[in-house]
Amino acid sequence: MKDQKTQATPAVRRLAIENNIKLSEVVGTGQDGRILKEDILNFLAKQTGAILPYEVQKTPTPVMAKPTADTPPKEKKPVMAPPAIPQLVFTGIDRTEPLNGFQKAMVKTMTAALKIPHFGYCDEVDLTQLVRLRSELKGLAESRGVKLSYMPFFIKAASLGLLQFPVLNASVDEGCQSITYKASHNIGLAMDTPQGLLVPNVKSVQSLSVFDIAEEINRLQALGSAGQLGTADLTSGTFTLSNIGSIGGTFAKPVILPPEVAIGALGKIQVLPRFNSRDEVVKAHIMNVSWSADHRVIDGATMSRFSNLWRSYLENPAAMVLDLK
Ligand code: CAO
Repeated sequence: MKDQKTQATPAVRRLAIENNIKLSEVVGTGQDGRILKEDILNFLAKQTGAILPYEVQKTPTPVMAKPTADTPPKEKKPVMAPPAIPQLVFTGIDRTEPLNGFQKAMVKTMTAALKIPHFGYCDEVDLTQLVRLRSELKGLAESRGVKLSYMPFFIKAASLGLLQFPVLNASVDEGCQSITYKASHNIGLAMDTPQGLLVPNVKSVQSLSVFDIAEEINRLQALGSAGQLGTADLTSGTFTLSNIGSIGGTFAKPVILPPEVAIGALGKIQVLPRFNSRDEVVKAHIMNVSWSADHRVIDGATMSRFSNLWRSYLENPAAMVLDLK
C-alpha cells in the first residue's frame, strides 16, 4: 500500500523490483521526496557493499546473502563472489555497442548456415568403458606432457566413421551443383575462447593416433586461450564436433559450418541407471549426441548409420585399436 503512494517513475520502480527492493524502505532525495535511480543504487550499494553499474570488481568482496520471506536469516555468512566472474548490478539503462570482428564473422557464417536445410538426428552413447579407459590412460599421457580428455576419442571415432561415410566429410558448392569428397579429415572443434566461439581444426585425423590428436588439441587450446589462433588452424575444416558438455547441458542443436555438411554436438556425460544384457540395473556413463546434416546431400539413413558406427567405437573403445592405421 505504502509503495503505491511513493513517488517514483516506472523505470525506477522496475529497477527496484529487479533488485528485490521495497520502495517504502528507500529515502527519496528528489523533489517532494521523489525516489530517484541514484537512491535505489545507493540503497543497493549500502546493502551489498556493491559496485558501480557494469564495473568489474577487482577483488572479490564478501556479499551478505539477503534474507527473504522464505529463508529467514539464521547466521550471516559472507558469500564470496567467484573471482573470475564480474559482479554486475542492474542499471536500468540500455546499452548499445558495435559488434566486434569475431561477432561479425559469426553473423556472416551463421546467416549462410541457415540457408542450409538442416536434418537433425540424436542418440545416446554409453561411455562407461571409455570413461574407464581414459582414466587408465590419463596419467600416462600426462607423464608425456599431454592432457587427455574425451575429445581425442570422439574425434578419432568420427574419423574412423568418415572412412566409411565419406559423404559426411564433403562440401557442396554455393549453387549446390557439385559435391567434393575431401581427402583429409580435418576435424574442427568448437572452442569457447576469450574472443568468443572459434572453430580450429585438427588436420589429417585419419593418420593421427588418439595421443597425437590430444597433443594437437592441447596446442590449439593454448593458442585459443591466448587469443593467438591463426588462419592455418581456423581454415580448411571438413567436419565439426562441438563439445558443449564440457561446460554443461544435456542436449544441443548444432548449426552446420558451411561449406561443411555435418556437425555433431555432445552433451555432458551423466551417471545414469541403465539395463545391462542380463536385465540388471547398472551405473552407466551416458552422453547425448545431436547431429545436424545438410539434407540436400545427406539423408537420415546415412546419418543414422554413421552415428551407429561412431557410437560403437566409443562404446567399445578396444574396437578402435583394430581399425587404427
Ligand atoms: N561431459 C563431461 N565432462 C567432460 C565432457 C563432457 N561432454 N567433455 C569434457 N569433459 C571434461 C574433460 O574430460 C575435462 O575433465 P578432466 O579435467 O577430468 O580431464 C574437463 O571436462 C575439461 O575439459 P576441456 O574443456 O579442457 O577439454 P576438452 O578436450 O574436453 O574440450 C574444448 C576442449 C575446446 C572442446 C572445450 O574446452 C570447449 O571450448 N568447449 C565448448 C565448446 C562450445 O562452446 N560449443 C558450443 C558451440 S556453438 O556456440
